[in-house]
Amino acid sequence: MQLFHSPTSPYVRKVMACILLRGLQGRIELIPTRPMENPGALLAANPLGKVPCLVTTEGAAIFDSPVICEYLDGLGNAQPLFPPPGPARLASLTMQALADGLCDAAVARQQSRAQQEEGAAPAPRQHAFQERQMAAIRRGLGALEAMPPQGLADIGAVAAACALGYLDLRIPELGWRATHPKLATWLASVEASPALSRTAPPAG
Ligand SMILES: N[C@@H](CCC(=O)N[C@@H](CS)C(=O)NCC(=O)O)C(=O)O
Repeated sequence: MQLFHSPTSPYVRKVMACILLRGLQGRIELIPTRPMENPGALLAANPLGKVPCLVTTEGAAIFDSPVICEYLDGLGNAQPLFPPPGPARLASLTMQALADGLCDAAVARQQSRAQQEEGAAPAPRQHAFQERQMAAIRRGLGALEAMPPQGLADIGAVAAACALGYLDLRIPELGWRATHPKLATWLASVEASPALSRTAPPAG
């Protein structure tokens, strides 16, 4: 299998963490990819031009990250990261959606800041957009703090860890640990695991 990969993408990190948790690393070839440069191989596999995108040994292209993670959950013999249908599955998928949404807001804010630096759009409009993303991030962190993940045994927890790591990478000034002590304690308890320590993004 081939995985279109970027080391700073939190969605790619989530997929890589699933690969490690499921012991599939020997079966995946990583394709270093800069999605913003529109490489032809990526566009041929994923019309949206985004990473991650997985191409199976049968040649099927799979995206986006939640779908890739669920596909990987059917491979190998490790304990599933996706609970069976029922309340636990809904809770896990909802936490994944919340964590991915934190990443979406942080990515959008990052892109808006880059455009602002290039003078591509009026600063007040960019500021309002960035503040909207920050408000979503603050609310999302509050929701995670109210019901923090436990361990690293389901896709919701994996996604939450990757999202918090992305906030550390892109918005360190947020200082979320000081205001979200349960999340901070939880992340400290799992971040040394190989699935997280080996997938950590390169420093800023
Ligand atoms: N919902 C997607 C989001 C993927 C995504 O936004 N990836 C970013 C990298 S962090 C990307 O490839 N961006 C390229 C673009 O926006 O054109 C997923 O979960 O895989």
